[in-house]
Amino acid sequence: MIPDAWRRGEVAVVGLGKSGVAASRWLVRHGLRVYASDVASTHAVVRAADVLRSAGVAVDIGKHDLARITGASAVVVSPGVAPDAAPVAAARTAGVEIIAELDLGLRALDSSNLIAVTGTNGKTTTTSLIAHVLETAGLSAAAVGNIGRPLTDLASEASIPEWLVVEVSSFQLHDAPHLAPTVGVLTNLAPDHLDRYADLESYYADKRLLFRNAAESCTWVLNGDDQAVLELAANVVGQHRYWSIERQRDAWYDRNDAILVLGGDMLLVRADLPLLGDHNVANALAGALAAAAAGVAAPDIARGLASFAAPAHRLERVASRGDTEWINDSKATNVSAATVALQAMTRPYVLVAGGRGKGEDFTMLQPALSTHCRAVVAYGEAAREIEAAIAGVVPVERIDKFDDAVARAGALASAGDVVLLSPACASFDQFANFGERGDRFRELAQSA
Ligand code: UMA
Repeated sequence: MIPDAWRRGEVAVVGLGKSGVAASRWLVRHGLRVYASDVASTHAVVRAADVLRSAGVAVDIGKHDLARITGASAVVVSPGVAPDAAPVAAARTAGVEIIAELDLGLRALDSSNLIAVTGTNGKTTTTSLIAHVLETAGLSAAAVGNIGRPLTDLASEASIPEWLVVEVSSFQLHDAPHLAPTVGVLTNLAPDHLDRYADLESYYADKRLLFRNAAESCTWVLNGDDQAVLELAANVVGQHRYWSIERQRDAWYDRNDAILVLGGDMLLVRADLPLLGDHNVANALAGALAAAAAGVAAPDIARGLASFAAPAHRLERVASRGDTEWINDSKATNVSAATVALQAMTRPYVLVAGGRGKGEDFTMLQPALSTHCRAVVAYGEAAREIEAAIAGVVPVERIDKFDDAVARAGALASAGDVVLLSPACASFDQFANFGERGDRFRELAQSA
């Protein structure tokens, strides 16, 4: 699984986040010489460097030694490092093999039971839901990848589960030639990461790499309601299975009878699915089709769906104070994810939105806001832009600091309202990541 050529020199690992650390450790454990580097020198990077040095890795922090990287036998890239970043661009020009950490993990695990989940939104919920359904059916399964655990970390375990359910981001798809899923799920497509991609086409082109090794034996689970998904998958080899929340498909939502249907038979009553919003019905239908393709019987799928709890930071109910409910959707870091959350609201709500924008158009929030939204509190770097985009549609207040914005939203909520954090922006202006932002919201909500 390790090409001989890699042993002739050092393997360079770029980035010392979770992916770089896991990849470096795996490589060292398999007898390779490793040079790992990170342009930053934050506390987390310093800690990672210490751990790796004690494992025998040569480490640079605060810089990349480009001469060393261009002289490496291969370069393993973390997803957060863009293809045009200096170390990657230099390696490419020098003709060095570049692979994503995901690809190293795929080579290491060499699993024939692989379910890959990609798409703009809903990946994490669908990934953990599929793993949960498989486990409910008595199979061993791990939810890994973009969901938070690098594949190379799992590859270092003594025992590997029967099924790997891998959340795959567009970043991870980029240099992953060994991705060959048994079942591939494409949840939806919408603008995202336009701070990294030159245009939407380049982003979708990376998403299309899900199908790069398509074969007759593959099952592709596809969103039948999403035109962009249908176009992207149109001529892909393999079995196509579609879900819909609008019309009859392989799995679909019968809104009149409020039931989820799989293969023509009732699977589950909507009320028994413990998740908010139609988008989660869609995620459940996608998960049902993927689990069915993995051989799980319908009654087990139904039991799995009914016992699945919403993951943290995704329309997660975090507090109830009197008649006010507080919902944490910090993971909605783009406009389309926030729109989905707004559409899931069935009662009046005050929205906290903002953070660091990704170059998206916030006027796209207008239609969803015009139904139940009482007011918006816009915070952080994007506050002014959000205010300008939605002023006149709903009352907007602009507040710089996150804590103050949440307090103000609580004050604006009337009895029976929801206070919803669904930011439509990344968190990085005031937090390390969306998880930290969501945790802070939970704390504030519980002490409100
Ligand atoms: N860096 C360099 N040189 C550069 C650029 C970056 O050294 O030129 C360094 C940074 O200083 C930093 C490191 O690279 O220290 C960061 O790497 P990383 O962002 O890939 O960090 P990881 O901890 O490995 O996290 C990654 C994913 N991060 C991203 O895709 C941005 C995590 O997804 C994923 O959970 C993890 O691997 C495990 O697989 C996060 C994410 O935000 C949750 N994903 C995006 C999303 O869901 O929208 C795609």
